[in-house]
Amino acid sequence: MTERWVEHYHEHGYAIVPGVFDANEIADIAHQFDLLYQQGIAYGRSFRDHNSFFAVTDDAALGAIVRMVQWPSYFNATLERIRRDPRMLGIVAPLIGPDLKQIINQLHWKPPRAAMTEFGFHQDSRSRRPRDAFRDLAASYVQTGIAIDPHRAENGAMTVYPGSHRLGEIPFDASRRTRNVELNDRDLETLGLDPAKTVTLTLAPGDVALWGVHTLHGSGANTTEIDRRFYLNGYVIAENCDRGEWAWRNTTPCPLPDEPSLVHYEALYEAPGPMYVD
Ligand SMILES: O=C(O)CCC(=O)C(=O)O
Repeated sequence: MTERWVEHYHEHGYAIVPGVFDANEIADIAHQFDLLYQQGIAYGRSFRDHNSFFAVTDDAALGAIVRMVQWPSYFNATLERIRRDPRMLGIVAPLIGPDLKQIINQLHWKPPRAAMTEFGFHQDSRSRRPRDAFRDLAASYVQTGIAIDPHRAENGAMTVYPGSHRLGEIPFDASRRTRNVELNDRDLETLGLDPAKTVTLTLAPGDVALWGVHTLHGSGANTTEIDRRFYLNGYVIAENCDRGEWAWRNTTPCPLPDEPSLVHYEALYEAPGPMYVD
C-alpha cells in the first residue's frame, strides 16, 4: 500500500491515501471547522492574531463568509493533534523523512451558493517566500489535504495536472492571484498544456491527498448544497527550511510552542495583533 502511493506521487506529482481518518474523527474535525466558521462570522471581517488568520470576505448574496483559517492549531487542540498525527507522518516520511517542520496549517471552506470560491491553476512554489529560507524546495516539501466532506468535481474538488511536478517553476505572471480566481483551462493552454490531461480528485471524508510544490493545481466552483471543507497541512524537511513550526523531530511529534515561530507572516514580531485586517 505504502509503495503504491509513494510510487504514484513520484510518477504523477500527486497521490491519494484512502481512509486515513475514520468517521468519528472526521465528525470531530468537522465540528471544529464549524466552530471556527462561527468565530470568523462573529469577527465579521478578516482577523489576525500572530500566525492565526481568519480570511472573511463579503459575498453579495450570503453576506460575510469565511474562506480560510490559517494556523488554527495554536488554539484548537483537535486540529493541533491531527497536524502531528503519526498517520500523517506515515504518509509524508517515505517522501521527505522523519525530521519535519510545518509551513502550512489551513482550513478551507467553499460554502454552498457563494459566488466565488475557486482557486486558479498555480504551483505552491510561488508562495514559498522568502525563497532563500527554502532550500531544495522541489524535493523537500509536501502538501497534504484531508477531505472533511465528500470531495467531488461538483463541490469544487482539487484538480491537478499529472506530471507537472517535472516542469520546474512555471513563469506565471507574478501579480496573478490564486485565491478567488476562476479555474480556467485557458491558463493551461497559455502554458502549452493540454486541459484534457487534468485529473479531478475524488475523495471520501477521511482520505488524504498529497501533492508537490511544482504540481499544477487549482479547484473549481461549488455548485452543490453541501460545503467542501478541506484541512491542509504542508510539511518540509526541517534542515532545508528556516521557517515554520516543528511537526516531528526524528518521528517524535512536536506540539506547537507558546511563542509562535516565523512562518509566512513577515510582521509577526512588529505587528502580532490581535487585529482586524482589511
Ligand atoms: O482548497 C483548495 O481547493 C485549493 C487549495 C490550494 O490550491 C492550495 O492551498 O494551494
